[in-house]
Parts: sequence; structure tokens; C-alpha cells
Amino acid sequence: MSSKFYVTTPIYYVNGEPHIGHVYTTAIADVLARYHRLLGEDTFFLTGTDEHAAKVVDSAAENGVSTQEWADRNAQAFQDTFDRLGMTHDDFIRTTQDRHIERVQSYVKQLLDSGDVYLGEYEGWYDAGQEEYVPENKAKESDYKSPVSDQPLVRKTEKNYFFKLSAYGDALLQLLGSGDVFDVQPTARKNEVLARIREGLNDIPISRTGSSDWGIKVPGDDTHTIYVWIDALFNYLSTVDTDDRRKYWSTDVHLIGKEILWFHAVIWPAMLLALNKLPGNEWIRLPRLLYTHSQWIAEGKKMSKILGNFIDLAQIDHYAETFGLDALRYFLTTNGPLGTTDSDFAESKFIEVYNTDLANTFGNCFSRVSNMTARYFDGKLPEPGEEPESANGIEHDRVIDKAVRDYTKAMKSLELSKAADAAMGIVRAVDSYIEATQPFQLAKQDGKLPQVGTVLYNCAESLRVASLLLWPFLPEKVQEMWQRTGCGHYADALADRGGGDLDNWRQWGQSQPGSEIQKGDPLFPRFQPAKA
Ligand code: ME8
Repeated sequence: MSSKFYVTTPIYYVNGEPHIGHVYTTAIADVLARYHRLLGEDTFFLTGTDEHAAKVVDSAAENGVSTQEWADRNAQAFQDTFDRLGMTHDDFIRTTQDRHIERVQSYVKQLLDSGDVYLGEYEGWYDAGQEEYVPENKAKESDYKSPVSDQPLVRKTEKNYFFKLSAYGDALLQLLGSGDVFDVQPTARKNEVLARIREGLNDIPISRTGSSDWGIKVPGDDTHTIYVWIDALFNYLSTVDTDDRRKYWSTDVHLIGKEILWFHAVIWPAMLLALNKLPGNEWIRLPRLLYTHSQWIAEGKKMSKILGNFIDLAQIDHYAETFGLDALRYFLTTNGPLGTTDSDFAESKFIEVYNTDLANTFGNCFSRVSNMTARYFDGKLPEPGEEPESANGIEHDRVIDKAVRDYTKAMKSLELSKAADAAMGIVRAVDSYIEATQPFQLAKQDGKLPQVGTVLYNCAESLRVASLLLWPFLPEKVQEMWQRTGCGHYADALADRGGGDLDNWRQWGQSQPGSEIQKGDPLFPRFQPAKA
């Protein structure tokens, strides 16, 4: 096993059930985790829930149950949803678990001892919905209303423990400026962060006092609760801070939505720098990459319960049941807001992507090849030999080499849409090859059956490589295809940590002539919308 890969999602608030945004980030992380497993890397994929927010207390009260019960119920809903959707996270952290609480207290204790956390007083504009203070200039800009919920900001004074964020501005500017050790992408987001750091960093309060007991206590001072955001950020570290998991640190990719950039790009690395300089913490290095995506909107508008365009759990299940899990994953991860623009979740677009890429391209091509193999070779993969002249000197392995190169490059830069398209490019090349060589016509000509065999072998071999590249996006259907083509060993190997071997598997010529190719139901039946 060559190297390791550690990928995380944000941990999600448990004031309600999961929705499409939560499923989206987790699905992208799952594609990345599967890709790195395919490469044979020792991969660790973490997701979980952020439970100590005041809005969890409030929504529990509104629903007439205890906070713990409400948190348990919704955390379970997240776990069930991710399991149902085939997410392959290696752990699910809940911030109410002892393993997390104990470590957060130990990190804060270390920072108290080193002086990076100290007791002081704070006054500012507080956004209760977001659980964060809004700086004076931003508060003024938004007319003292929450930029997120539009609710009025509240003036608040508190005695707090503070984190000495101001001490880390120069280091962060330097680190982010070079991007060699710690990077934020896309670049536009990095530039936003850099500009804001240049305006100057103030120390930030990291504790709360007040009525609610819900939260992690500041070590040595029971009257203060650690601010939920500080508690939450530490999840990425606390989960792997065990003897057998420290090897995964630091994070290779933190995936987040754009609205939580500041916490992750500034406060989080600054806290890690503060911990790292203490004896014994040399291993607590900075994350490698923080990747920020934009938002899903729905049917052209910001998702809202009032507008009725909210893609909630029921909608997610509806899409998964109607089109299949893979179709939902594929649409989300290849048409989602990975860059700096928002994406529209519209049913018509979903159907178009499903029919074009999955039914008409990948699914149909596999059906054509398996049907012809059944018809002309009794369902046994034929021996390759001489190409028909109409193949026009095509070099299949070159087509594959280029596709794998494009795919790898796109995966490295998290351009999932480009990566999937590179894989689909192989499938499109197979379709063109069939169009050019017309195996069904050749089969009618005397003595041309061996050439038909060559064509079908090459098609099957190309589809085998395409399926490997598509596996992170379409794991269920690709595994079904592997079962039908004698490639089940890939699924077995991938179930083992570090068992993937894409570099080897993608090499040309590994399909065994004579092996069985079962034709069967289409992988992705074409979807015909019901007539109104
Ligand atoms: O912010 N489109 O939790 P959260 C795309 N607990 N992604 C979306 C989205 C949308 N419309 N809406 C939400 C929190 N997301 C904190 C995080 S991390 C230490 C603490 C996704 O439940 C996106 O990944 O509000 C976003 O970052 C996350 O859900 C916020 O989930």
C-alpha cells in the first residue's frame, strides 16, 4: 500500500433531518474516497453530526422531547440516510460522544496552559441562527440583519474565553499565499479569505455562559461551555487521535459548503498551529486542502420550505427509488455546485442527464455488447484477432491511456464532472467503433465472424476499463456489470482496505476470452416521463 488519504465532510447539525445539501457533500466525499481506494491508498472517510448547537436545544423543545433524544433521533436519521444511499464512510462522529468530548477538553486545556486561550470580555453583533458573531462592518452592510436568515442581529456582551487568533494572521497569510502546505480552493474563495485576513484578525470568543447545559464544559470552569463551532471543528482531529488512526492525519481534503469557509480556512488552521507548537504535538500538522463548494438551488430558486421546492429526505428517497441510487449519486456529483457557481436541482435536468449519460451511453453500450456476444458467440467472450478494415487503425489502448490521464488529472483537482466525462469518453469511443465496424453486418458475411469477435473483445475490454473509472460514481451498477462479466474479483478486492489497483487493472488485454458475458436487464432503463 503506497500512501494514505483522509477526506472529511462537515459534521451536520441535528436540529432537523438531512436534506440534499448534506447528501451532496457526503456523496462527493464518497466518490473521492472510492477513487482513492481504487488506487489502493489507505483511505479514511469521515462524516458525522454536530450536536451541541443551541438550535438543537430549541428544535427539541419545539418538538416536545429532550435535547438528547432529539439529537439521537436526527443523528440516526443521518446515519440511516447515508447507509441507505451506500455511503462508505469509515466512521461517523457525533460530538456528544465521550471520545470526542474528552479530546476537545484536552485540546482546550492545552491551549489554556499555553496562553493561546485566555479569559476576557466580548461585545458584538450576534447571529443567533448561525451561532456566530458578525463583524461590525458586515453587520452594518446587512442593516444589522443576519446575512443568512434575515433575522435581526442581537447586541450581546459576554465574559468569554478567547482564542488568540490575532497571533496567527501573518502565518496564515504566508501559508495560504503559497498554498504549498495548506491550500483553499477554488482560488476565488482563497482570495476572499486572504483579503479578509489582511483586514486584520481579532481574538475570538470560544466559550459561552448561560442557561443551557448543552455543550462541552471549558476544562476547569464549569460556568463556561465551549462554543459549538470550536467543539465541532475539532471533530476532524479527535476522531483520528488514537494510536491506530493518527497515521491518517492530516486531512488531505476537507469538503465544505461556502457558508462555513471562514471557520475552516482561518480559525481551524490557527487552532492547529497553536496546538502544533506544543511539545508532543508535532504530528498535528495543517490540513492539505480545504475545498469549498457552492449551493444547490431547486427549480431555479433558493431552496425553501415555504416555496415548496425544498429537496428534503422524502424527495431524495423518491429520486433514489425512481431512478436508482447510482443515478442520484451521478447527477449530484457530476452536475453539482463544485466550483463557485450554484447548481439547479431540476427534475427535467435530472431526467436529461439520466437518459443521456446513463441510459443511452453507458447502459446502452453495455447492452449492445452483451447482446451481440450472446447472439454470435453464445455469451462467451470471443478471442481477439484481426481488426476489420473499417476500424481504420484505431488503437484502443491509446484511447484508454488518454481517458485515464484526463480522469486522473480531473480527480486530483476535484473536477468530478470532467472525470466522469473522461470515463464516458471511453464508452462513446466504443459506440463510434461499433458504428464504424458494423459487427452486425459483418456477421452476415462469410468468414467474417473472427473479425466480429475482435470487435466484441475490444468493446468488452474498453468497457471493462470504463467501468473501473466509473465505479466511484456508479458503484451499484458497475458491480452488477462486474458480476455479469466475470469481474467480481474487483468488488472483492475493493472491499479490502488498500486492495484497489487501478494502475494494474486498467492495463489493456486482461479480459479472458471464453469468459461468460451475461446479457440481462438494461443497467439503466430509459426513463419516459408519464404523460400528463
Ligand atoms: O454548517 N447546497 O452544518 P449544516 C449544497 N454544523 N450543500 C449544502 C446546502 C445546499 N443548499 N445546504 C447545506 C453546519 N449544504 C455545521 C458544520 S463543520 C465542523 C460544522 C451542506 O447542517 C454543505 O456541505 O448547516 C454545508 O457546508 C453543510 O451542508 C452545512 O450543514
